Amino acid sequence: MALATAFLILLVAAPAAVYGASHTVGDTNGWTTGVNYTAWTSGKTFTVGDTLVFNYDSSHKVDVVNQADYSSCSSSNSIKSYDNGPTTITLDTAGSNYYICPTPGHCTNGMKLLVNVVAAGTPATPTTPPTTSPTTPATPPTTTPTTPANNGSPPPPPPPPNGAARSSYMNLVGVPLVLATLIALMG
Ligand SMILES: [Cu+2]
Repeated sequence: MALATAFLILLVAAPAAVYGASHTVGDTNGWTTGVNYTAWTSGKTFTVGDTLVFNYDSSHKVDVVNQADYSSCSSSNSIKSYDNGPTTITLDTAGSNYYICPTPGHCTNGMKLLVNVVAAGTPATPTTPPTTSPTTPATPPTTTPTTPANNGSPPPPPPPPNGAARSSYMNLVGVPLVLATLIALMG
């Protein structure tokens, strides 16, 4: 069971890892001053499991900061700090992620990046509710048909119908045959 479960988890989790996109910050400009990173993020979708690749030289760093420090270009409370690029950061949580360069003057010159990350499991969430919904409606219908079926059972005695059907068949075929024979004899 444990193995099977693990395998299922792998099957479900693998796509996110396999298809996680790699985003090179600033494209060919890399992580430097004079680049509009708001424009760079525009139109891009960042999903949990994607990676950001910061390409920069020793005059820059990458600090992960909170929203307030992003706004004020403060690196004194940095959550994480990277130097010695290139640096690859995996986006492992949905929500807003803030990055700045702590080198004096660089953040205020535009070296600040806000990335809004969306959950990768979005499709999986809707899948669960639908499964539950169909189950609920399915139960009542099953019960309802059963009741009418019982009511209908007495009159039609399905088993006899087979015999009856044969009788009908005989009537349908036999009567005309008899009539035809009679007509032929009379004719
Ligand atoms: Cu810098």
